[in-house]
Amino acid sequence: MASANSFRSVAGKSVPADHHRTAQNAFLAAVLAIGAGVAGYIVLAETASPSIPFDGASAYRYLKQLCELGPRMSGSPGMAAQQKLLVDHFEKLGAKVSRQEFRARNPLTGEAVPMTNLLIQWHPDRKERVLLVAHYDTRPLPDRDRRNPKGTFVGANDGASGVALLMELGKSMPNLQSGYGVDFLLVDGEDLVYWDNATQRDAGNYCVGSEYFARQYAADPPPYKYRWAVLFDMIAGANLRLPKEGHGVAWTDSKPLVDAIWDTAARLKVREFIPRVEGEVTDDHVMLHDLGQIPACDIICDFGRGTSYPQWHTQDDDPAHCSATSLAKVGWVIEEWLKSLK
Ligand code: 1BN
Ligand code: ZN
Repeated sequence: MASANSFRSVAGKSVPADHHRTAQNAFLAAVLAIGAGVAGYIVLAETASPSIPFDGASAYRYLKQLCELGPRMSGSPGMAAQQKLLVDHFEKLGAKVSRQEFRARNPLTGEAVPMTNLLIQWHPDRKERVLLVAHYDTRPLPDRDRRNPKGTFVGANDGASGVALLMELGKSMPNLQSGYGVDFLLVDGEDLVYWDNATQRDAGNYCVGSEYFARQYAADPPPYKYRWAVLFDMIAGANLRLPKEGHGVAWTDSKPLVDAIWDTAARLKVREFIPRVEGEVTDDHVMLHDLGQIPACDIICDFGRGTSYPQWHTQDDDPAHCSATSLAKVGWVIEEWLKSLK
């Protein structure tokens, strides 16, 4: 996508008059091209590639619907509205939905916050299961936004994207031909954190929902076992890049999972899955692995400044910077990987 920093300044140079006209024409052409690009981009965001058998356009509509609820920080009215929407959605599709409730501390006020993980189960009778995970809370503030770090954060990619993917994937779960059962876990409190300028540190703790879930799973094991856990975080960016995440590759019990998913993507020629490690991130999969002993991986974009998703933790993490095609590609890969499980 074109952004302001793709324009280069020519200030300080003297330019001949006819060169001015050429420059003016070039400028007009650039404006028209950018206009066409923006129009094309908006269409691209709304419609997925028809050759991909996963409905990215529908997933993208879910992403927009979630963002229209406004900020969905843990314990907020937006979070409560989202919970109602999601419980209705997955129950209508035939899933068994349960809530896991606990409390955490609001780092802004110090007050207790009611927290809820949602567990959505397909074929609950199956004893060997796969856990597909996304966080559904949004960060309290867009604290990496240079213009307005105390503004409004709707978390289209960082919050809604994984949830929207699972909302669409749920449609095919009742008919999944597999020995495995599938659970979707929507974790609260992944991002109940803000950047504290006074201390120059993050205030609050990341991943408190997955931590709670993993501790409970280890302390009071259910009558089934999770063979694999796959986390989806920030998978809808318009310029998607998905390098392998470093922890998943380093853990010997989890590397076969990472390889199987990235190999599936290579077979489907989904080139956004990049088969090399570029970094590691302490995300929900670390809790599931280290505390729950579940082999786990993170499908997460390269995020932050100087990367393919510079809108991370800014007000611009909105639907306009997300893409139906990105959702379609990730959904296709994961559906094919699920079908390949023996
Ligand atoms: C992912 C999305 N994360 C937060 N929002 C996890 C994370 C934690 C990323 C610390 C970078 C640093
Ligand atoms: Zn975040």
